[in-house]
Amino acid sequence: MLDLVTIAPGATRAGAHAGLRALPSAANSLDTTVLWIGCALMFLGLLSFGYLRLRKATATSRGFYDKSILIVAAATCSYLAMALGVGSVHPVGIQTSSDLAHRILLPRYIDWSVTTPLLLLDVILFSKPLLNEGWQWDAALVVVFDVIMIVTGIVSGSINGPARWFFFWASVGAYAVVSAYVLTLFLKAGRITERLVAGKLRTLTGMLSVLWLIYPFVFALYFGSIINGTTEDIAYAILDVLAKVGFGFVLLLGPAVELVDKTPSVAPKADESARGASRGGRVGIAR
Ligand code: RET
Repeated sequence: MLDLVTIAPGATRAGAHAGLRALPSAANSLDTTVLWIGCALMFLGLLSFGYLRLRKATATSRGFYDKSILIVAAATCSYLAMALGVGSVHPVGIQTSSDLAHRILLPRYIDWSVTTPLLLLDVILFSKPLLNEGWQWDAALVVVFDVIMIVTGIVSGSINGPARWFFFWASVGAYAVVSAYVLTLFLKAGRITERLVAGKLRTLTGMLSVLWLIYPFVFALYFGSIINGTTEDIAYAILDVLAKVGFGFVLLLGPAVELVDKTPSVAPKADESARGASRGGRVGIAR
């Protein structure tokens, strides 16, 4: 059985199975171009958010700018690595030459494991007026489920055979938990008294819900051999740019990031929450 092996661009690998030769993992030229464009757009996002931070950030809002900068900085590095052909691996358990048709680009998943928690923290902190005193625990749980989603996704992409789909559904399960939390914020955004914050929270959680939903479909279509690696790369690049750069602009442009901290809380009081803990449903987010 072949191990998970990194293949340098253009290299071939003599398979452990007679007659199997690894396909060059180097992306074709359209693939590489897409990755370079992704890298350039992330870098432009980095410059823009850096500029916005210098111009607009205050003591209360700078955390939102910093997270946006970290997100696009991580993505710039990841797209650079992928464009250079680093960390492209074939799944284990190769039986036939068609099993070699798939590869998994590790920088992409490393990027997601850092940036998706930061994106979630952005929406959670932006929902502050809805959250009661227990919110840190909910936030930690959501981030844990998010990391489980990415890790099981990596495992799924790294195996050939039926176990792949077991891990795929495990990842979808973790995603469902994250998504349910974000949808709750979306549905409750209207209770925030400051109209600008309520509207922006609805846009951010709506954007996140729709964009994140498309990722598992791209993954399943690629590993189900319905789309090829180039189409997969194009789809992920579009999604990543919208989910990171687009999301960052929506978050940072306008006065809303300055208003979150000044907006009165509509969450249940601490003693109500304590009672609510036994009845359920009252802890964490305003009813
Ligand atoms: C995977 C594996 C298959 C199942 C699921 C997945 C979900 C991925 C998501 C990724 C989001 C990435 C973002 C990146 C950056 O901006 C890992 C594809 C559910 C939701 C938002």
